[in-house]
Amino acid sequence: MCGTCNCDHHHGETGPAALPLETTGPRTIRLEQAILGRNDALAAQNRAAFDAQGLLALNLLSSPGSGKTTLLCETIRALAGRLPTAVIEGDQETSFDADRIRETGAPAVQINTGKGCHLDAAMIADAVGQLAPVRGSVLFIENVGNLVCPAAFDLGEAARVVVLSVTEGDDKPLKYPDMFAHADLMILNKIDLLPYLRFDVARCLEMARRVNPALPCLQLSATTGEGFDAWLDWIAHQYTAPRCGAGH
Ligand SMILES: Nc1nc2c(ncn2[C@@H]2O[C@H](COP(=O)(O)OP(=O)(O)OP(=O)(O)O)[C@@H](O)[C@H]2O)c(=O)[nH]1
Ligand SMILES: [Mg+2]
Repeated sequence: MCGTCNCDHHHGETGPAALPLETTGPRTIRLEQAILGRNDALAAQNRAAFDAQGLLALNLLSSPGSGKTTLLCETIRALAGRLPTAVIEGDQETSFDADRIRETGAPAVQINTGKGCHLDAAMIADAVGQLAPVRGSVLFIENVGNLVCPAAFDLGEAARVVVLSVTEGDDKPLKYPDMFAHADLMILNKIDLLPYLRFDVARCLEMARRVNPALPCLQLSATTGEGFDAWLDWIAHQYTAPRCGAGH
């Protein structure tokens, strides 16, 4: 997480320099635990508020460019007239993604994290207040593109969806195990590109299941629509399933 990589400060010219790993010690670890503990408490509050408003909150996580916004735009179009949707977008800079979502007709709030590399529960509480989603909405949260730090931060979501695209390589689940270990669904996106790549789907799925044996995986293409029905069915199932309120 960020306390370890200190990535909130890496790029700041006037910010504190990143600590070399060998100088981190018990004090750093206590600080990390305090940050995560505070986040978990706020995430529990978010979860209770989502349940009270009948919101299904889904946290989408992936490396940059795997297709999260494309997937969300197509999903919102497919759900139009069936389920209300709303989106919280997380990026370091720009409102490009929120603009893309609004073009579909769904309400969206953009969070810019600046130097930060993940969303946290406090940011979500603030954004939901601005967004004021319709009761019973599916609330999609697109996290900052990053396969590392966002895994450590519970946002109060009902489920985590990790998106991996076939252009990234089939070994990612083992290289970034935390992200896959804490996911409730894996989407393998951009399968339309498989004929042009060396990507072993079976090897990828085997690696994902090594870190998370129960992880379901859907293969789809957000641009051609192949495999999309199973994703919409998964959302519908989550929507109707009783939410246990458990964290990750
Ligand atoms: N061929 C193909 N391209 C796709 C697919 N899904 C997304 N793309 C393309 O991948 C690129 C990145 O897509 P985005 O939706 O912006 O990815 P993202 O995960 O939201 O990116 P960040 O928000 O920057 O992390 C765009 O050029 C999309 O058109 C797909 O299923 N197949
Ligand atoms: Mg995006």
